[in-house]
This record gives sequence, C-alpha cells and structure tokens, in this order.
Amino acid sequence: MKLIIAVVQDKDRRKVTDALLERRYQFTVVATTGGLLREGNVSILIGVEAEQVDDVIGVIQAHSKTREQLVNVFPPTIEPIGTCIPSPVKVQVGGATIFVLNVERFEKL
Ligand code: 2BA
Repeated sequence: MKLIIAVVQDKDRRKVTDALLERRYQFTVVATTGGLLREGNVSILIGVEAEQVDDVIGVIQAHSKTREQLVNVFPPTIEPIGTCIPSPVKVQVGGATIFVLNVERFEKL
C-alpha cells in the first residue's frame, strides 16, 4: 500500500477532491500553509494500492493549475526599521507537489 500526499492550491481543492470522489478514492484533506508564500493550501492524504498511484497522480494533474504569484522578498541588508522596502518577485506555484510513501501497516479499527 502507498500513501500519496498531494499539496494543492486552495483554489483547486474542490475540483481535485470532486474528481477523486468520482473515482471512489478515499482521502483526508488537511488545511496547510505554504512555507514561502504563507498562504493557505491543502494537503490531501490518499491511501491506495500501488497500482493505483499513477491513476491518482493523473487525476490530480488534470485538475490542478499552475499559477504565477507575487511574493515580497526583503533585501538582506540591515536597514533601520521602517526603511526596508520589499521587492515583489514572481514565483510559479503548482499544479501540485506530490509525495508517494510506502505504508508499512494499515489498520481500520
Ligand atoms: P510555498 O512554500 O508557499 O511555495 C510557493 C512557491 O514558491 C513554490 O511552488 C515554488 O515555486 C516557490 N518556492 C518555494 N520555496 C522555494 C525555494 N526555497 N526556492 C525557490 N522557490 C521556492 P511549488 O513548488 O508549486 O510548491 C507549492 C507548495 O507545495 C509550497 O508552497 C509548499 O507548501 C509545498 N511544497 C513544495 N515543495 C515542498 C517540499 N519539498 N516539502 C514540503 N512542501 C513542499
């Protein structure tokens, strides 16, 4: 058995989870926050058999979009407080960041 962890943008959550439900996958959605953007995203935990992993990744890929976002980067120089001007930098986010882990043991009690 495998555990897929998919970090998806909040805007794509509905489309991705609807598509997974349609294909009868079981999953848990956890509200998470991106380390760089510090914006809400979701991490979807999906427990599946090994042969289903590629299908799940295909479903996620089909329903998550790549977007550009601006992030404020503060210059590394030491400025007096209040004089430091952040410069916005464009980063590309998504479609999805996916981890596939081996599950040692799975129980439903
Ligand atoms: P964030 O950390 O908010 O990152 C948003 C986007 O900023 C990333 O998009 C990437 O394009 C850029 N970025 C983040 N950290 C960077 C760095 N150290 N150097 C250069 N660019 C950087 P994605 O790669 O699509 O990632 C989307 C979200 O997936 C991330 O949101 C984070 O929540 C998660 N993620 C991505 N890689 C991860 C990893 N290795 N471990 C855990 N979570 C990860």
